[in-house]
Amino acid sequence: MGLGENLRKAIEKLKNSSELDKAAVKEAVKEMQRALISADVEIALVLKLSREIEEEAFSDLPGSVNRREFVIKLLHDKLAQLLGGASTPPEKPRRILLCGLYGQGKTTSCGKVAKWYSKRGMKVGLIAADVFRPAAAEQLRTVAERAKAQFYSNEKEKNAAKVVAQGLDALKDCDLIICDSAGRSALDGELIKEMQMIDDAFRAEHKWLVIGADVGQVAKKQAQAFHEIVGVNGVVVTRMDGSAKGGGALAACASTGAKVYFLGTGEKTGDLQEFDATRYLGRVMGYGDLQALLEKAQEVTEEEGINAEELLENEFTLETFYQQMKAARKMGPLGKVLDMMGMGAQVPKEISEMGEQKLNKYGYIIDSMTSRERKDPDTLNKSRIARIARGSGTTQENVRELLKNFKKMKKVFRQFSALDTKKFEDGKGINMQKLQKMFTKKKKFKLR
Ligand SMILES: Nc1nc2c(ncn2[C@@H]2O[C@H](COP(=O)(O)OP(=O)(O)O)[C@@H](O)[C@H]2O)c(=O)[nH]1
Ligand SMILES: [Mg+2]
Repeated sequence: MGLGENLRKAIEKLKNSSELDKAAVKEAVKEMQRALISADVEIALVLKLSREIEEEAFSDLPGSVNRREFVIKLLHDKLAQLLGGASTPPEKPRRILLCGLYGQGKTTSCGKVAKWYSKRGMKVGLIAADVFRPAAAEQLRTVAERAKAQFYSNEKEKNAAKVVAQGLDALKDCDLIICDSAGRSALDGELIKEMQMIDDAFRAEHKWLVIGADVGQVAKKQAQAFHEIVGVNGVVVTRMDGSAKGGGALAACASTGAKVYFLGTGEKTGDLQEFDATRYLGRVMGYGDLQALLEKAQEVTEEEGINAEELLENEFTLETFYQQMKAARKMGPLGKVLDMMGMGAQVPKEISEMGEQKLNKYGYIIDSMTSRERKDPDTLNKSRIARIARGSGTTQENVRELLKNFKKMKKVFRQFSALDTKKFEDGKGINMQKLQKMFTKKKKFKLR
């Protein structure tokens, strides 16, 4: 899909060329240009990047790396820089104002950001300051309920600044207050006036622009315009799940100096990812964003008491299978979680799209097994299967199906856990660069 696959082609060119001379680098740069331009990255930026890579590709080699490694890393680093470098969302923000044009995902993002910070122990409140659209407050109320956040609205009040002042008072025992604002289809005089009023009343230190990935390089104009009005200092790029232009939007934001803190990757409250260009590249270039997965898995662990690292454990038993399926469901659709690990395509549909009911059934079946059967399902003969079906209130068909699916998953996980991830850890967790190197060496692990 889009940017990732095409960038991957550029890297492949570098990996496969027998001699890494100027011509080979040029070839790879061309491939990269194609990828970036079709993701709607501004041409001037693409040309600048290409020039830099071609100029620096043959400078002195540092330490023990070879030319090929050096150029791949150069390409990676330059691309990461183009897309915004490293960034971390503020740790304990007190107030966040979300602004942006109509339909970009402000209201949805209010809920996502609220959930993200409440998972980090903050009490969050939302203010509905979109007084322009009649149904806006109701939409935010639903969003707040889903995110389990406090909520303030006053549908009778048509002055947004007054609603904000009332909201600040009503929600004063919250640690973080997020203000949803109105959008228009264009940044006209009305919207500017209203944004300034809200800004004056809300006095937030964090003012984030919400922008849909589908606007591509136009993001630059929007970011600049909103920056002039309220002083935007962060960005949330939504709809990364459905647009081929995400790369363009990211590069455009980066070129204005605005930090992209989060990506929206779906319509649900949990579909939010911290954005860090290096990790993002690791993922789109096909190495699987292990770090993102572990982070998300960590959150589930805290809620559910499941050992996230088991995902990567060598011994994959029926019990881990069931626990992983349960945990994965909490993290979002299993298919998506596996995608982050770079193994989505290898998992059969009937598993990645398994419904709640079936999973529960599997739970009963596994509960009816002895611990030895769970560890070693090969001991399950006909009479044992009959006993388990009776004990779990299911059918023998169900039991066999579970065993079949378990075997399929075991195969997938075995490939994945052939990697000893401990080797790739540095102080801060898994070191993506080391891991990527490993992937490139291990031909048998299929790159996606
Ligand atoms: N697929 C997808 N849809 C999103 C995302 N964020 C928002 N949306 C959808 O975009 C539409 C507009 O969102 P909304 O929050 O109402 O935009 P607002 O007008 O800026 O407040 C809604 O249909 C949302 O469900 C996202 O990250 N992915
Ligand atoms: Mg809205």
